[in-house]
Amino acid sequence: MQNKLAPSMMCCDFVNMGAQLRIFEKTNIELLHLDIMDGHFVPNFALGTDFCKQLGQATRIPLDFHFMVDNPEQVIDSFPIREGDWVSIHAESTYHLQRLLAGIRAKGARAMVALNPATPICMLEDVLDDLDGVLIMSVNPGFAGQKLVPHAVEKVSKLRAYLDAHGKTDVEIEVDGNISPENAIRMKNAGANIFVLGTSSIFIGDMEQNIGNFRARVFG
Ligand code: S6P
Ligand code: MG
Repeated sequence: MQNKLAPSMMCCDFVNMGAQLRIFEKTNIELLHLDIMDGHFVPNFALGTDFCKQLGQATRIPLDFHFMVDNPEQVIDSFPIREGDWVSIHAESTYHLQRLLAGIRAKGARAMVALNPATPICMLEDVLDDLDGVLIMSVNPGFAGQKLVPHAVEKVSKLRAYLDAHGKTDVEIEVDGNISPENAIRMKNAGANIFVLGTSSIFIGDMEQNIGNFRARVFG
């Protein structure tokens, strides 16, 4: 399974977005992670439709939408989801998870379910056929710069075993929250292959150098 890096765009310097986008293109970043927050599902607001539309027009790097909103079915169609993009819906946020996942795939995008630290893996049981990936939150969502919930590493190991046991060996695992190089190595060994990069890894100091160092340390 291909390893993918997904910088969290809410951690960007918005005044210098163009320069940062060029670094992501130059360093062959695989996905751009977009945190959508509504102030209800999580106690914070982030990235809106206009920003996402402009970003989608400015780059061909696939977008990785992470919806942290109540009732995502009410807003998802306002976002510029393209063929080949990835879209995560929190299992805790909707009564109609299967319908949403099927709708995402109908757009030619990859459908993922996101799980908060307290949400068990068994929530995936009846949507296993509708999934391309699972996003494991390694912090409680809402803010950058938090500390990893230690249980998340074991949860990724359990999830990989669970997916494989159900014949879903091609379902990918994304990890989000305090993914420093050290934590990424632990998560990779546990079975994750998509890594959200934030303040713990690339956004402090020289971003281009940080991305190179992260790849070298985590993937050898
Ligand atoms: C948090 C959000 C994340 C953060 C990311 C920041 O609710 O979903 O995507 O932006 O975790 O990374 P870090 O390294 O500061 O935790
Ligand atoms: Mg996120």
